[in-house]
Amino acid sequence: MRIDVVTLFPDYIRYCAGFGVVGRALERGLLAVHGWNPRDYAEGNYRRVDDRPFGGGPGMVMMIDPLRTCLQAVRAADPAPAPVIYLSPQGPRLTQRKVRELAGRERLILLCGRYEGVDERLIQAEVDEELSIGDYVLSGGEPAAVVVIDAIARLQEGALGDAESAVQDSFEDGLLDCPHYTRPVEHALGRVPEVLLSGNHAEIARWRRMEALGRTWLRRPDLLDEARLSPADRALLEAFRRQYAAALEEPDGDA
Ligand code: 9WO
Repeated sequence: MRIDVVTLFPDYIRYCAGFGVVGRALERGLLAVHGWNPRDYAEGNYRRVDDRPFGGGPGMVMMIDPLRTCLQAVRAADPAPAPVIYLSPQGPRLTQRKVRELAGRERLILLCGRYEGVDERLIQAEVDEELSIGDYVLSGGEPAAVVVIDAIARLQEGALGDAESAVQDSFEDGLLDCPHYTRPVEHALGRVPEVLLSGNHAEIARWRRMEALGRTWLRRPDLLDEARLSPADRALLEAFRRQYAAALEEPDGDA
């Protein structure tokens, strides 16, 4: 897969894509990330990419032409069709479902705004989709582009090591993750739940599923409405609720 990022700070994208799973995906050739600077396509001695907003007010707006010329160069660099995604708080929220969809594409162009944003006419003419990573304002789209790249990279076939698995992840089935423990078994902060030490893989799987369902119910009940629960899942959640209610009655336990 190839991802092109149009940004005034291509070094920021390159730097962030250099570590961990994303860095490895690039090294293994599973993913290519290219940064493009609209300033390189701007005219004149000053290579201006921004100008004052019509109607007045503070800040600057990114001009149409440097972005448009830059996007033309990006498209010309590869024949595969490439939808343009503008990272902005005005877009629909990124979800794991959307990440899976994007990860299956051959090519993407991510457009990062700075200042107060991009001239609306450029967005209407050149942008296929807007995406938000959450309801907050950043100083630019770059951190959001890095989030999108990270989430996509780890879904590329061969990006995760044997120890990691995208299948068991939080959200892959619409539920939150279960808790995790490692050595030591006994610690001043508490003991590892007995079931995880039992070696009974069926019991362990049952416990993890129950914890995932229970945490989702406690922390993100909105996700449970969307998750398609099997009758077995509903029974596990019911068991969790009973344990939870019992623990509230008996507040000396560590549950
Ligand atoms: C500024 C602003 C101020 C008050 C109310 C709403 C506002 N929106 C913006 C805004 O979009 N500023 C920008 C900075 C212009 C485009 C790039 N910037 C940006 C992208 N900030 N935050 C994002 C972003 C992108 C994806 N997901 C979350 C946030």
